[in-house]
Amino acid sequence: MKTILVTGSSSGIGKSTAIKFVKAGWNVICWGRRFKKMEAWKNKLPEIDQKRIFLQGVDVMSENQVTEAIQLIPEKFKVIDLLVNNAGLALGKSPIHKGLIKDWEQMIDTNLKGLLYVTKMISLDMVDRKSGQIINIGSIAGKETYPDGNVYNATKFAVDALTRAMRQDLSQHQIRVSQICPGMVETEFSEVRFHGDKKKAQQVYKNMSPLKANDIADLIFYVSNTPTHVNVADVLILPAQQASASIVTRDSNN
Ligand code: NDP
Ligand code: 8X3
Repeated sequence: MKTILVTGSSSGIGKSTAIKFVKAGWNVICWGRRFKKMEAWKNKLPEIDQKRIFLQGVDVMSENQVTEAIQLIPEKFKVIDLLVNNAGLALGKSPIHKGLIKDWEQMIDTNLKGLLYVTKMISLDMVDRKSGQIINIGSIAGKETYPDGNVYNATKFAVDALTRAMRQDLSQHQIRVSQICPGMVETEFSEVRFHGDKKKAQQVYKNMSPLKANDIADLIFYVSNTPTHVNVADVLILPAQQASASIVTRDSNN
């Protein structure tokens, strides 16, 4: 039986991914700061699935919490075959001279430093075992910048660079490293970005059909289930109505 660790699984892409994999018979370790949110969706699953889920309240910004959490993983879940570095967020959308330094620091600490802490500690064991797979959740924001995206763009460009660098370091140890880069996905992402402003968040997806978290979970599942001689290195996945980071066709435009 295989084991996956998904960071950021209290909502959105991480939650859908955790559920997809547990339904496919995997053991699933879920990390997120909001333990109760993870508990709530876990409790709705059949008991047979619940037994294969291990929840941990972990803030990936804290190197100590990441280290301690790994030490507390029970024997049954200890061999991690797949790490999905999904925890991440955008905070704010404003020109560089109006950005909030606190928001910048949290994005850098989560999307970049958090991903690094988790990757270092999990990949150590994968290197010893000479097997494993790491899928980083990048973004179209890591492929092209857009006005007011600045620091979020920078963190996702960093994920893009790290994915390539990690592949160069780890492929010799039979570890596959890939990146999935979504465009607009309707999750809690925009609500978080706009500091809880639901109305502003709804505007992002107005008159268009965004991707759903399940679309990304399906892709993660596909990438992780290719034969071991295959590495799907980098995938950009967009809603049909999104042509680039800044070009979206709204229904009312037609
Ligand atoms: P959500 O806001 O729904 O989910 C984000 C998840 O990340 C939550 O489970 C949150 O859990 C977790 N998270 C945030 N900060 C931390 C932290 N410090 N430690 C641990 N977990 C953390 O958004 P999405 O599902 O959309 O986002 C998932 C990933 O997808 C992110 O990396 C995002 O950048 C990326 N992405 C999203 C797109 C979109 O349009 N939605 C498009 C492209 C990429 P908690 O708050 O409980 O800690
Ligand atoms: C999330 C997608 O376009 O809002 O990474 O930056 S976008």
